Amino acid sequence: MDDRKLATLLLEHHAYNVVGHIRPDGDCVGSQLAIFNILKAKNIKCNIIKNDNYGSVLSQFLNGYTTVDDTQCNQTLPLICVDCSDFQRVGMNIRKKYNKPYLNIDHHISNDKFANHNIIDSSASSTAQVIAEALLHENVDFDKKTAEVLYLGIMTDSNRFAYDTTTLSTIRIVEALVAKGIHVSEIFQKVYERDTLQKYLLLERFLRNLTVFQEGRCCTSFITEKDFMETKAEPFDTEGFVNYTRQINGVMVGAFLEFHGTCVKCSLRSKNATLRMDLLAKKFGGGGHPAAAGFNIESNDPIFYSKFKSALAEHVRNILES
Ligand SMILES: [Mn+2]
Repeated sequence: MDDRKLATLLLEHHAYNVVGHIRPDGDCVGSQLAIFNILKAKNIKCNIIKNDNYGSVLSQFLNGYTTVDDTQCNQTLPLICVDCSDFQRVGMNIRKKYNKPYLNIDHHISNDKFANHNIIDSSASSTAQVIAEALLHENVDFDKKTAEVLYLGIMTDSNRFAYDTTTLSTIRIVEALVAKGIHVSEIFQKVYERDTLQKYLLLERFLRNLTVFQEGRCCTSFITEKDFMETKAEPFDTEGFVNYTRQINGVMVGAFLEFHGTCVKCSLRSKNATLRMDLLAKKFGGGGHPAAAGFNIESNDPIFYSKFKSALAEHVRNILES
């Protein structure tokens, strides 16, 4: 945690840019919108920086908000980063414009405190929880609209309150958000109950590629750029696919890889935190949480997938033997 309070830090300047990570998720967008709303209530200008496509699910939550493209943003304004474990996560265009962000609000254990001010709580389920906790703690009033986007972040990052990261604090914060008048089922349906046929066609290919190895402890699957093209699915459609790799009985760690040309995106999940998915991700230049981590890497190695599977098996073997 920073020695200074969120409310104090937000009152320091008269205008800000707020950005999340590329390949945005519910927590990143929810946190960005929450910061925007809090500042707006204080008559402080805030630009929501768009550094990637939001996809159709998250776009619903951006309705009524104006975003500024990362190539167009005014780099003289202080930058607030949300849900980014390191500064690389904001994408190339923002990195080129800023040496050091003003404020970094996050919940990743691997966060390297890259900003002038850093509000980080690795015990929180989500960045949205870090923000909500600060608002409640510092007695900053916020409206229903803000409560909704904070709930979006908490719900999605905790995997619908299923992960260990869902603590008594999480539940107490949710209580405060519900007290603001939010409708949890409405938000749930907006995120989880608008699947497309395209998504299921992609899921079919993903399920076909599932493989279990290392005496049933590891499970992986992948999809390729060709799968996306042929099914006409969109990037956000893979949200939650990785959970299938971990859900199989007996499996301890699961991984899901997406191959887009030479770019490999990998999500890692384990059934318990001792399996340190964050450390495995770090070996490939990524990071995250002990039970949920990931990495993005450039590789044109035709056998990257089989090499990765060996690394995963070895990582699990080493941890179990130690
Ligand atoms: Mn998050």
